[in-house]
Amino acid sequence: MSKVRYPAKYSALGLIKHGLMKGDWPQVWRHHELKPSYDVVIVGAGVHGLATAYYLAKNHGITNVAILDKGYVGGGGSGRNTSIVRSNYLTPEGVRFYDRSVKLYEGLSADLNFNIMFSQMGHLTLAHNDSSLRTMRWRAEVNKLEGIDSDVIGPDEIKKLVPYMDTSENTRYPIVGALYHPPGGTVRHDAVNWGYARGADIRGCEIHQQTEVQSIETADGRVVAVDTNRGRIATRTVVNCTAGWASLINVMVGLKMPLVTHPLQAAVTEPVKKFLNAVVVSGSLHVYVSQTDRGELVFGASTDPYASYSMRGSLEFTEELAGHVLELMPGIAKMRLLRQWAGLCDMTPDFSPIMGITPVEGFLVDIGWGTYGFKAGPVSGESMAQLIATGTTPENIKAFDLARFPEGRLVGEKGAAAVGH
Ligand code: PYC
Repeated sequence: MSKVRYPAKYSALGLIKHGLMKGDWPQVWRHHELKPSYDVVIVGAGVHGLATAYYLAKNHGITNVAILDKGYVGGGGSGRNTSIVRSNYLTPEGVRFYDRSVKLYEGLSADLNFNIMFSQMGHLTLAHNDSSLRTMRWRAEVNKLEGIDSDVIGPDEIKKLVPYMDTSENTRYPIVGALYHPPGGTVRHDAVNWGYARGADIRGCEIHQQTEVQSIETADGRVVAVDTNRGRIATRTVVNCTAGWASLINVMVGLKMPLVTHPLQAAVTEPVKKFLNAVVVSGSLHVYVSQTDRGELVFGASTDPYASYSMRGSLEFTEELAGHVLELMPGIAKMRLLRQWAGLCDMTPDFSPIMGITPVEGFLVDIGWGTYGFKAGPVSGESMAQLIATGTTPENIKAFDLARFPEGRLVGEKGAAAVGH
């Protein structure tokens, strides 16, 4: 495992000194000309691609790596999500996998020497009827068997955790219980992207923004090169780490996978004094909400009900969101929404990702993240790096292989989705 010393300019003293002086801030990652070849080409400079590069360099000493993005670092799903981290999934495979991510997030500020502001404020998934309470109990049991801190609690305990929530019985959607998961919380998503980018850059990996993959060359069933708007790169390993564009990259090597792309919208309010001390999710009301350290409320909903590449917000979303949030917390009726946006989610039939090797030698995928991608960034990067470096699929991602679809081994996680879809 390689250790690097971050330059003095990144120390607390260095940053204060720089803040007091005139002059440009140091660039966090460098710009490079494209080299004619790399050992590994990663498509997508979001948290998955950056983390894969970071762990390739840190854990395996592989640094001749290019991370390509047609836009900018963290400009896709990694900068558009609502930054919720949790491991209270439904299947043992899912729970173990996301738990590793929570553990990596817990140590990430120290590991990256970059404050990612991981706030483990606790995570509540509300149940409004007996059938969702049954799913919460099921999840709690699977979680506990895997050593995860999760349990079903009743309305009185919910009220203690979130006093602003309407837990009375005479509401339209009474709250009958919740799955409470204390280790869950939120991170600052930009900080995670920038921290991994800096960590990968400092170890010698190259980040190439505004570098669009136009085609991927294969010969005798294996990857040999990537053609971009900035030139051709010879390589024997390409990793598809995109979200939203995963199908389009797959088609470049002639692969079609069971993915459908849907927009997912989110919105943020004006900042107010901190009052919400947990992430609150209601699958039945299609809403999740948390409060940032700056005081804004961040909301999200289910994916838009049609396949699309649109990243625009819609009035329908805002109206439905406002109605549903006010069912839960009528006291915030006067808060104003500031912004709304959308990201793209590649949905698989079982709501689990597709990770690992493909029928095209040298073409690997870390895709199909649906609405779970950001929280899985660290563990995905660690696992994909191990696969690339050793040629052996790590145990924790074996269940997410592409072959599970034709072989009927689905890993059903729909019941653990934050909201109904
Ligand atoms: O799975 O926690 C989640 C989530 C929140 C927002 C979208 N997905």
